[in-house]
Amino acid sequence: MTRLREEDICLVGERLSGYDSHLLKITGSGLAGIAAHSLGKTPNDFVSAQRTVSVGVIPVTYGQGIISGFSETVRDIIAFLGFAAFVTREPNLGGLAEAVGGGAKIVFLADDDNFIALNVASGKVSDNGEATGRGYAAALELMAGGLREKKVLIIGAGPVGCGAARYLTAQGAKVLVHDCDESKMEQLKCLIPEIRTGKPGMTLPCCQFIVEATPAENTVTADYITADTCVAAPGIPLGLNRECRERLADRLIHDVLEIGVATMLFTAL
Ligand code: 2YJ
Repeated sequence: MTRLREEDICLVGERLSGYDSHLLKITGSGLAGIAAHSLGKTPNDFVSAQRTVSVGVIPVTYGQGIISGFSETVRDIIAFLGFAAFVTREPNLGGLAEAVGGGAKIVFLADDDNFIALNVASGKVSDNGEATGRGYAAALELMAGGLREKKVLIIGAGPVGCGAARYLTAQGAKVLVHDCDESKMEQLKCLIPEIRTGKPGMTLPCCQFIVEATPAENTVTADYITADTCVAAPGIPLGLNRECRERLADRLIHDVLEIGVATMLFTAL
């Protein structure tokens, strides 16, 4: 699992408005629209929650410790979506007490292995991996103008790929999953029998729509990208090199936290 670095996230907060406009241009929806779409809703469904729900982000020191700017970036994304949001002064359990005591209905917290949004009133938990996969799949669907009966290749059968596969299958897409670990593909097929799986090492089949959900670089080569290829790439580091990115131009969806955090928030509400 990739650990975010300070340099990955330091500009996210100040670029939120520009990124939102970019998403609007390439998918027809901004961050809120994509997160809402992943739940079969629209941003209007969250307007009353915007007025009433406060969100606490709790720094966590366990394991490899705090990533400078991580909690503040998560807070900025939530605030950009129109919610009151704050980072607690205390980390860990002290931060949890502080957040709930300060009126937070939802708390966000991440250690080295997990990143969750927890609704402390309802007990609902949204996991970053699942929500990120679902949010990117919804963004790809919006970009494509619908994916019913369309073939979608998901590279990576981890939690992000699983979230994407579950969403896309439910939307009627024909989902093909590739992973270098055959046992992960088998596990995913048990969870979602409708998917098809490839064989490790086999050449990726041609597919117009791709979700790149691996933590590896160079999973897709430039000769694979045609004039109509569309890629949603939640994986960090990005599995596409500069040539791939140039070929895709506005047919690539990629960020480090934004779609995942927006989708986690709307899911936990
Ligand atoms: O509070 C902090 O600053 C740190 N404890 C944040 C740690 C962030 N965690 C990660 O980047 C892990 N790789 C987990 C991410 C889960 C993604 N599905």
